[in-house]
Amino acid sequence: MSLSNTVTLTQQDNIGFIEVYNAPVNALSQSVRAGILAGIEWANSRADIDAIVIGCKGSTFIAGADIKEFGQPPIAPSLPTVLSAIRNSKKPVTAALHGTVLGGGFELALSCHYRIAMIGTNVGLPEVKLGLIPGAGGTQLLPRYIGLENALSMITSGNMASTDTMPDLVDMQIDEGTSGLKNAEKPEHAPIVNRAAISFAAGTASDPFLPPQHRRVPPSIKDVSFDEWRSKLAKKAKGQFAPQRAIDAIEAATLRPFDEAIKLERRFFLACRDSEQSASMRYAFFAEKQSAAAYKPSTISSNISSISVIGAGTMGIGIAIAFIDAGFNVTLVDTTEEQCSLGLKKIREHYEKMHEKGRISIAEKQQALSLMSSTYDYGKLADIDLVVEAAFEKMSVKKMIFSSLDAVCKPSTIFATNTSYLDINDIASSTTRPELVIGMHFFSPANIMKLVEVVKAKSTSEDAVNAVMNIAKQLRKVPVCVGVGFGFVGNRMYAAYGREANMLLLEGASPEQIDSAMEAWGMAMGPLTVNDMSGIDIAYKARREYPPIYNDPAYFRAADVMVEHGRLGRKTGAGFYRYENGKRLADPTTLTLVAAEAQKLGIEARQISDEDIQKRLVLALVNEGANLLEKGIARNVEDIDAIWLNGYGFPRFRGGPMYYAKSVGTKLIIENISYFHLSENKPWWEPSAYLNKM
Ligand code: 3H9
Repeated sequence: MSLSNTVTLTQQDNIGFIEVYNAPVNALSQSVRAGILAGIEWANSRADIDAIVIGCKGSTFIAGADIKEFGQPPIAPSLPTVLSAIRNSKKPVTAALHGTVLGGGFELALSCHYRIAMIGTNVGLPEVKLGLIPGAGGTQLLPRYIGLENALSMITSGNMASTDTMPDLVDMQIDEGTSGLKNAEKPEHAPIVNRAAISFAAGTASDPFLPPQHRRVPPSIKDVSFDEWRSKLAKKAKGQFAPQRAIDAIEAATLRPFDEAIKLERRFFLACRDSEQSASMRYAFFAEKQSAAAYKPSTISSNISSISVIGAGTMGIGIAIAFIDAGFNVTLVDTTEEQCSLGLKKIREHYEKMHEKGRISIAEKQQALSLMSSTYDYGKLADIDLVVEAAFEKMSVKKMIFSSLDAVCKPSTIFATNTSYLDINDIASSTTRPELVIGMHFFSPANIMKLVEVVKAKSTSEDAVNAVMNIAKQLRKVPVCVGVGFGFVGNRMYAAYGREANMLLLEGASPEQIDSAMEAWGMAMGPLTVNDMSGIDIAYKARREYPPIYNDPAYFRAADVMVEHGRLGRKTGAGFYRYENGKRLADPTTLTLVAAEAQKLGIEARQISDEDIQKRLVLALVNEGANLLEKGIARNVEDIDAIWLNGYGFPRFRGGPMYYAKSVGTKLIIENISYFHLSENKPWWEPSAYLNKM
């Protein structure tokens, strides 16, 4: 029987089986909520039904509320109404879980009287990642099953956990013995777990049962220090509203009866849902998916299985690990046998560490190691499908590598360069296959950072772009396609941001003041700390390869002075800061060196407020982003925001620099940028024409 567009009910003997199918992730849109509620009510009204099962078709059980519906007028029934009907059902309800059971989907599972899970099922309450808290009982029910400490950790981080490690949550686990098989060879999980849940429900149909909130004793306030959690989260999730409300809601579980506490949870949820922070984070969720979604599946990418990474430095090793993690065969290439062995040793050590930390099994470690090899002989790369070059950042070096590869690789091999700044059109000209030359700009550490800028050069074919976007998706990255220009999109904007940080130093702000102002605004790390970590000399050298288009004697002079005094950052023990035993310390020498340079340039020191620092740096980003949109180097505002969220630690609760500008109002942004243009008299502060189009 059809209960709604997305939910059906079938009767199997005395069991009512409610099945949801709302591709791709069975999100709880209105028709799903209405269908499930109708199913529960119908089954409760029937004398020939003794128990109910809720299961899903497709690759996963319900992965949460339908995020697209937030921000639109709500349509009944609400999720709390549906879950209250499940908890209060006179017939026991069993959830049949597989895939990723998230958010409202996990709350639905917690509201059932029993749970059956396929081995390897992941559960989680990721609402804080959307600026929300669980709004349908998650903060009340989860602590009753896994304890306060574990529930606080799961809910405030939004991280998933495997039901394999949660025996108190799951009444029965299903293992069809498929663990040795590759994903493509495994049978579909949904029918297996749904069948098992129906048999389980038949076996327990006549047993007495309790509503889930009464199945276990409520958590005790004595078990954790909520204030410690509050101050820990104030640091870790600085500036964020939702994690603190999640703690309040979980605390309520220890202080109030279930029916009262769940009302309080709902109030907190609605306050979060209607906040600007949640609107920004929901925008971010879709912004980072739209970029990859715009590129067609490619026939080339499905034929790519062997990768060669050129350069066994830090970046090359990170890139090699990213590919190995996704199951690709990787040949690491460097100039000597010794360099190659050193590179392989570092990769081996990485997987050994992962195994020691319990993150991968011994079999997974061995599988990863079996995928790596190395050579210093280009002749062995003839059959490689994709080359990713991560060698020294110098045009002559890159051209030499690509022309040598061109002579030996098969005609279909795609050549990707990881260059951060160099002109890929120029690199492509050193080959006979410019249509297959592309940028694949990873961020360090490449196996961890999500962002990959996929750079389309003048002659790169659509096929090659589609292939590389798809390969990056297989690495579980956030790929964003951009055009050629100094620093592409991310680093080009970072240069504008860094340029202002450097000017502020010359005007009298200290590195600590600049960094702490930006961190207080929400950036994961201040710009000068980042510069010290990545090495001040890298952008210094890039500036020499690409001289600035504007003639400004103060341009990046604070950074240049550091390099001229051998202060390259953390790696030399000093940069904008000094480092002792890995600890970052303020360094008066920096102030002296920068003040002397400012004097030479005739720049007077002045008092600068934190607010001025924040405004100037963020507006520099916004104006440069708009310039890139005007030039067509960036495709749309969402792409820029996805880049900044995933590559530069931009605060997700502000959506991204361009979303932030739109939310403040472009009129005000243009006024402020115009003010800098007039008062600073710098050509780069001229408001971008694109700002009026946003
Ligand atoms: C919540 O539940 C609140 C409740 O506590 C209270 C309510 C009262 N809604 O990521 P993928 C789309 S808050 C709508 O590429 P994967 C996604 O946009 C919610 N759409 O696949 C994409 O669309 P397209 C808590 C959604 O296999 C497509 O599905 N839940 C939703 O790499 C495939 O997505 C979450 O936060 C959704 N909830 O990963 C879960 N989820 O093809 C968020 C996905 O048009 N979702 N889509 O680009 C995820 O974490 C991942 O999508 C998931 C699958 C792990 C499920």
